[in-house]
Amino acid sequence: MKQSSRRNFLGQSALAGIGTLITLPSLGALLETGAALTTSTPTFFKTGFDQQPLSYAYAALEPYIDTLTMDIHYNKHAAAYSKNVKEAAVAESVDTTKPLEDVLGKISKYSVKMRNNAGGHYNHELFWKLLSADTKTQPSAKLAASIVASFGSLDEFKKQFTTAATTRFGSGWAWLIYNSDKKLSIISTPNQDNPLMDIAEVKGFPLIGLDVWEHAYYLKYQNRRADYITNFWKILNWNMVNDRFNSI
Ligand code: MN3
Repeated sequence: MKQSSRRNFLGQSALAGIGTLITLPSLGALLETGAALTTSTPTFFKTGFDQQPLSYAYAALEPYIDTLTMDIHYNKHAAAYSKNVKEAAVAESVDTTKPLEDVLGKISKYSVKMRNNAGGHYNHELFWKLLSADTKTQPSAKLAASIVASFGSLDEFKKQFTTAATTRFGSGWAWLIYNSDKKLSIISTPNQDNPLMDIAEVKGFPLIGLDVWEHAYYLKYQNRRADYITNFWKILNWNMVNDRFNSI
């Protein structure tokens, strides 16, 4: 077994361990009772505090995301969020054997350092999984139907998501979420906030998240954030989006 495969295996085993400790009611049941949506993240997608190995090479997403950006983004920016959230967890007595989602759901009770880095770590762990060198993935029939019902068409959805991502002022993220009204919504959040946080204006389970911090695209695209977003659609791993949608 290659080292990276072994690390990945161990990482998944650790998360599987988390899964055995937590029994969660279904999202539907939680929504019916008005319970916090943030506790309803399906167990399969629970996130740990350690950075997981990338499942592809830094060059895999060329020419849409360049090798150097992937290397720096993963090994410097994202790695720092993981390191810092673990530091904050020690300082604030957070049990890191439990999922990060537990912290995000009550992030208002923690420090700014926790908010920035718990968000940053979660968002990037999700983001890497949402990218793929396979440019042929598609929304499932079920997800496509829901997108059409919510936005009119897949093209209109992409247009609205692109607008949210393009117009997010400064640094932040654009999201497709399954919200507390059991509908799909497009939102954006500042900095490293995300829709699982109790302080989010609109809360929900993230299906798609797009990093629009300049560090995600500046080396290749400079000021052309719109071109980065256009290319994001080519490498979006719809299989992962479908899996997340099917899990709720
Ligand atoms: Mn980033």
